Amino acid sequence: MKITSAKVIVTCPGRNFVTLKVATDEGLHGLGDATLNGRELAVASYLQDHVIPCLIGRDPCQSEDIWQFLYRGCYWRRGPVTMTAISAVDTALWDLKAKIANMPLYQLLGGRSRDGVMVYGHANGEDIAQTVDEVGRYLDMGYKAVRAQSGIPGLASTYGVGKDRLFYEPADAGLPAENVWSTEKYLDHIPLLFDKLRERYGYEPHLLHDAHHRLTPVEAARLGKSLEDYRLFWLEDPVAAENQEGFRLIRQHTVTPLAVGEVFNTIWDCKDLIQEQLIDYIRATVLHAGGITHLRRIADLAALYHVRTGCHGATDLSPVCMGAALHFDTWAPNFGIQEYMRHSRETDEVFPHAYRFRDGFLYPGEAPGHGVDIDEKLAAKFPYQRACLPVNRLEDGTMWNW
Ligand code: GCO
Ligand code: MG
Repeated sequence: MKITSAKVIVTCPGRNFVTLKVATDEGLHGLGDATLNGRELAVASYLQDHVIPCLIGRDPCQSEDIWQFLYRGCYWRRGPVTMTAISAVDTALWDLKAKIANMPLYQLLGGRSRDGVMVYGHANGEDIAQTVDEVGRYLDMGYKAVRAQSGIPGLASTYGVGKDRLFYEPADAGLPAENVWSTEKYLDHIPLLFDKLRERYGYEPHLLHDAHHRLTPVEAARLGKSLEDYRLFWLEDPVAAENQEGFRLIRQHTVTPLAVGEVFNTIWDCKDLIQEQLIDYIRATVLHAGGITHLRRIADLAALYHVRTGCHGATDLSPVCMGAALHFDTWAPNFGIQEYMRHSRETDEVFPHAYRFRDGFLYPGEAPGHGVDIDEKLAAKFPYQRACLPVNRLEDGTMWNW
């Protein structure tokens, strides 16, 4: 079997998605998600101009060798653009291979380790009262785990709080919107939110929170400590993870579980955090960390150190990524939880999929491959629209992490 063509499909059914479709001489095709929020066309160009020409004529079943060719064979390794492109190829090849085997992808990975994939939803509100109600809305839908994000008094906007309650979309402007941030205001507010949440819903639902890389280690330590009584499932991205020594300081001060890694591209980004047991959940994804081939290596390393998986699953990861992630989650012995931000109706129509939500769990379905396809005619009706993530400034104008 040979790869005869590969094409990049860019579509914007409410938000931009980049999809790689790899076809073979035997009439089968595989799909991989190649979406990098706010940098979509950079990945599309990397695929079109540099990767696809190298794929034509290769045996699609040699997914490992193709991965090594694109990673090890490339002098300029790693980085989000390159690794997203490699992920797209790898996901498409695993999809193809499972279709050739006529099996759902999780079977090729080692089979089912669990019945369903526990997911968490993203509840948000402009203030504590609204966020508490929104968490209730998710619990009513059957969710066992909910991430709670609330507006902060005195700040016009913050990460996680959108115009629409159920669909959170941060890339909402042609040029980056400028937000204003105050760590002091945030740190005073968040414990009050979780106090109210536990008061209203008790201790059974899993509650999560995303600090979105905005704190210093000592601030994160303080937040983790102040949330201990509310028993979070995890505190996500407490600090920007470039300087990973910061996690040691957080760890020395709090037993609130820590999750990090949605922006990681390779095992090298999380190797030390995992081996030193500085985190509890690794959030790397099929989409941005080298596809199924590489994410498996990360999960296997993590398993040795009691670290579980908690893959990123925001709306900017397409249903193709979600499908592949759910097969991965169904297999991974050290699976922890999967993020699930719902896609819009238009997105779901462009990407018909086999996965289904029921009572707080997602199920990947039994279709051969990862079970997600693309309706190309419909996709063509939604042309690309430039959209950027916001940036953050402190109240005095200093640039900060968004
Ligand atoms: C999450 C994330 C996202 C990111 C987004 C950036 O945990 O879901 O932090 O909301 O901000 O994916 O593209
Ligand atoms: Mg996050």
